[in-house]
Amino acid sequence: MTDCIFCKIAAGEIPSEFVYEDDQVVGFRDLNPQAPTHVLLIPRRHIATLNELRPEDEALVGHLYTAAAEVARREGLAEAGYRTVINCNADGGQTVFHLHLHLLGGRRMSWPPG
Ligand code: DGP
Repeated sequence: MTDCIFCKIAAGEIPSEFVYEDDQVVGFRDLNPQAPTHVLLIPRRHIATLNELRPEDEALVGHLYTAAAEVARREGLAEAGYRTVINCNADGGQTVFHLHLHLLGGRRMSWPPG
């Protein structure tokens, strides 16, 4: 999508350092980190929200989580733990409408979330 900031990041049109990259998914650090490690994993293909997922996207979403676990290992978070979050629409706190998985770690998370 031409006016989507995350599409532009995935396409390399906005220079960004990828902490993870493959043919389906890229990962980069959040502009406004909420934890010592805060990485966003996104599909290269534009999907606006979780609501737009189709059955044929199931492997892609599974792959997003596999990529998150790989980044968590690389960042040294796996043993201590970390949190993954996908926000959906206004009540979920979504502000960028290109599906993204937050990987947060490096501090103890609280529950319930705010
Ligand atoms: P959400 O609220 O779940 O839609 O999360 C969007 C996140 O994206 C938010 O934590 C800030 C981050 N973000 C927004 N614009 C940019 C950007 O241009 N670059 C990077 N690296 N992160 C961004």
